[in-house]
Amino acid sequence: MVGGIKSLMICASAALAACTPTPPTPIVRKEWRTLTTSEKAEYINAVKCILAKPALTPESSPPTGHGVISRYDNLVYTHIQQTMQVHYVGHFLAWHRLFTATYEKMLRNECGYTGAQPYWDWTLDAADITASPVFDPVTGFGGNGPWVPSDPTSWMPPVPGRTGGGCVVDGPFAGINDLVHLGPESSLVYNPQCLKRDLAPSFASMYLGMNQTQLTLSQPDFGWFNAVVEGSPSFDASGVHGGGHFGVGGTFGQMGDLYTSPADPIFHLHHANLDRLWWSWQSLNLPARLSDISGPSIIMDPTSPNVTLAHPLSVGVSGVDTTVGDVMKIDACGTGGSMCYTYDSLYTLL
Ligand SMILES: *[C@@H]1O[C@H](CO)[C@@H](O)[C@H](O)[C@H]1NC(C)=O
Ligand SMILES: *[C@@H]1O[C@H](CO)[C@@H](O)[C@H](O)[C@H]1NC(C)=O
Ligand SMILES: [Cu+2]
Repeated sequence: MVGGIKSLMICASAALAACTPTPPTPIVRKEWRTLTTSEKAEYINAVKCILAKPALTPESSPPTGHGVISRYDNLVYTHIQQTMQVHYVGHFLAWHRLFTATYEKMLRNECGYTGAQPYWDWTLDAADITASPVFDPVTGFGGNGPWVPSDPTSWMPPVPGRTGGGCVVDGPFAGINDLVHLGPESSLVYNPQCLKRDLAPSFASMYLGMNQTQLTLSQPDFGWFNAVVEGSPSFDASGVHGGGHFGVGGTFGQMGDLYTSPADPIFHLHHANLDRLWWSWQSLNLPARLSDISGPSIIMDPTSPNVTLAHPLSVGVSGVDTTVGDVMKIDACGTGGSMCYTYDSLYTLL
């Protein structure tokens, strides 16, 4: 908006009739494994920078004793606070589109990152996620944690096929005992923890393959599309969303925790790919699907009013409050929407 006014003013004062304001060009999100080694390192360094930067919120802000220490924690806190408002609802994908775009802006504007948010195309790794380049100990995010036995007294059944559960032992986030400051679950008090993963490769291969992706992409309207992306909280009826979360986080890793999942930097690569899947689906019929939104406005309540384009979205202190309608188009760049990125490739119906 401001950029638009500024360029109009420059145009008004320019004598040339040929003066046309140039909108910003969208940045291009690429698949993690297609980045060069130095692009990967630049991204990881920007993540480390956000993890080390102080939070925007003072430690004195409520609740007393909260664990929002770093700039990175600002987003984890926002996700925890809104967990029950932004999952299993019609605006799930819209909210997470805004959330990851906010993170992308933080990396670029506050840590000098020059690329776009990379995505993890899990269909390429569904056969065996343990071999995925995203978990590379040198150029990626490190891998699994050592085996931790399931707790037989837990109310939650263990994630089927889980193989780890302890602190990640290699990669850029290993050996840091206070990388994560919030959680588990909805706890906001300062609780220093390591990054944990509990890879469940058999679970991941059930939900992250091209077959599940095609099933999702072939849905006729947004209501069905969203329902198939999210699946249900049950391990027997997960979708690609749960496939990535439980496939990586299992029972004990942050990625498997509905509240604290953004504490694992892999979160944004997974959600960028979910967003790419949504944009792929939208692109199959853009005129209709730029405004197709529906689904419950209250978590898993089919009797709650359908979400509309006017539904409000907020990422707390990290961005400006907006609406679902504002994020429907990813490459809007100030012309009818605040998203300004695109993808190097999309899924197509096979
Ligand atoms: C996709 O393939 C996997 C692995 O063979 C299988 O477990 C899963 O049930 C399949 N999903 C669909 C939707 O066909
Ligand atoms: C929401 O919209 C769907 C159609 O997209 C409709 O079937 C459903 O009844 C609506 N739900 C409510 C609560 O109005
Ligand atoms: Cu989420």
